[in-house]
Amino acid sequence: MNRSLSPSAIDIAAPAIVQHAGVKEWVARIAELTKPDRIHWCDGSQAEYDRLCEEMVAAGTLRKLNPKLRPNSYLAWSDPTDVARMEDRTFICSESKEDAGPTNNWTDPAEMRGTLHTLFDGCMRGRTMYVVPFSMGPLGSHIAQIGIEITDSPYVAVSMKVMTRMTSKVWEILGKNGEFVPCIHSLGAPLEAGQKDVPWPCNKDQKYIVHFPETREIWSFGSGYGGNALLGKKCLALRIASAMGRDQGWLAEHMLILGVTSPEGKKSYVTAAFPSACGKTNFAMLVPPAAFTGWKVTTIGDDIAWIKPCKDGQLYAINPEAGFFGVAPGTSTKSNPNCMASLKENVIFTNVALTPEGDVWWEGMTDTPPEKLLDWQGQPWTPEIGKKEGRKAAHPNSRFTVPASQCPAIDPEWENPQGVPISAFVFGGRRSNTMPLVTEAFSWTDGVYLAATMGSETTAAATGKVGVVRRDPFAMLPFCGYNMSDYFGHWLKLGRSVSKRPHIFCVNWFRTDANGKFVWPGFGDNMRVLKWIVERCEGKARASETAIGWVPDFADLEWKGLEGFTQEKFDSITTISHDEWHAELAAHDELFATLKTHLPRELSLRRELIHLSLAA
Ligand code: SAT
Ligand code: MN
Repeated sequence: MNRSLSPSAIDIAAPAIVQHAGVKEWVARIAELTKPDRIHWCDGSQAEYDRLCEEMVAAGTLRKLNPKLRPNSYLAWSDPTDVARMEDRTFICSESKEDAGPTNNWTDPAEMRGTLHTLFDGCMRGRTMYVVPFSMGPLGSHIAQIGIEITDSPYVAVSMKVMTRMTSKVWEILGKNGEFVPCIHSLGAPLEAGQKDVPWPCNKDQKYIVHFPETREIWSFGSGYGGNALLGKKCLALRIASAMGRDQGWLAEHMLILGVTSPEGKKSYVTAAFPSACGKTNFAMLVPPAAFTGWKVTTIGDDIAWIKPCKDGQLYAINPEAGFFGVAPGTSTKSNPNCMASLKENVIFTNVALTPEGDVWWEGMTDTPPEKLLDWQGQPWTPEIGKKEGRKAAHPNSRFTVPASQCPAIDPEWENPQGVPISAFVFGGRRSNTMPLVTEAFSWTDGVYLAATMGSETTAAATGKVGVVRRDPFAMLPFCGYNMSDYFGHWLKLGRSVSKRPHIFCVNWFRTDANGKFVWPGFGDNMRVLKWIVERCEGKARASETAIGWVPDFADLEWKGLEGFTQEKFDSITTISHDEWHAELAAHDELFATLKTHLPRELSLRRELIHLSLAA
């Protein structure tokens, strides 16, 4: 191929269905800058998906799994340096530094534009530029948003088909001048003439995930993995959308959404926020214990919720996504049977291990690992090697990408463009001590305090140290596209604007005993807590008052089917230790000291009140 072709020599002509002059002009401008060999306007069809997957199999990016064991499914192994979100390479470039706030990396937008211009100049050479039209949220929903991602990664293009509503219908909704969020992504790995491609191209030296909240733009360079590259997810649906929500009076949250139906047929909807890789997918697909006859849990979303106040005074939520990008390790027919059933076919797996039969495996999928595997780097792996070298077969942040519609527990309302009315907000972190199993905030403001001061032990979902407690307000620390204190203020204001406020709860499934073992069985047994939560919202369940909120006594939870769980065990995960809570309040003080400039006064006052109640 002739590399001296000027970009104007490539065919940038849009299909006739694209009537939006702004889109065409933007695509032409980005093509001129990035200089791809060709442009493909995606239509989101199954035929296009199949063709791109076949091309990636031929290129070595994907491996087709055994169609008898896992029909229409693929496995990708990434570059070992490109395995998770990179928070230190994520930037919020608002005009003023203060608007990004102390918890975000900020760079002056003009300076960042200069950097990006240099990085993106010629970065798609030798590659195809895919133009991906997508809707976050049901097509045409008043809560939905349109995005267009330009990417030079076919893996990203096919993943976007699973994770979003990627379809030519988006062009019809956009018409001649509709609004869209421009998302530009490049692997940052141009191919020179004659250069052989690698299975997982990326840029080992330079990575940038950049957001311009005022102009609602996203630019991502150098990584092909997950939230770094599938720009509809964390970048649009959380960072950009949170800024939209601030300006327009709604919320973009890192929350699952589930439906709970009681034996009497009463249905409530609950959202829950946990940091990445803390079990949101498992909670969203919870199967109640056998003893909970007549109780049913249905799934609406597992990662993100967009929530809007409605005229009836309630908050309504939609799941802006169309698929699950979930953590594989730990997922099994025991821990999450609905998820395992969702993964039967049409899945893209990334960084899990390959069995000799051509199927996948990861730690925790079965009690005994297969005798022999290829690990996520394609290296031979046996249980002995695993034990001896401590090497995992699947990367701890390995993932599956699967259409949400394949979940057997999917809620019939999951695509309702109006959303579903929310009864409870649940917040939770991974804490081996301090935080009790469940607490209900006394009020909206107290709930905002609990969520704002949430801490969690870090996981493999982001690069960096694993297992250290860090404050992760609302599980939004890496995802809030503006000043975190303003975000607290936005929550307080929104609560005042609705008449039927959801109740706010805090949970912790992760308290450990003296041997470091989890005390609470978790998974399906979380239903015991969920039942108490929905019954509290209905004014039915009872609770006791503590310094931090309402908590159930042992007798207030349903124990049928878990008779071995004694009052003593219950006490060990529900006690509010004064020593631990004084240390906890000191950590809150540290957080508030960082956030002090815009911190709502209500929160500092609440902190004082907890301090006084603890002393009492
Ligand atoms: O950001 S990702 O989508 O890659 C995963 C996560 O952190 O939840
Ligand atoms: Mn997440």
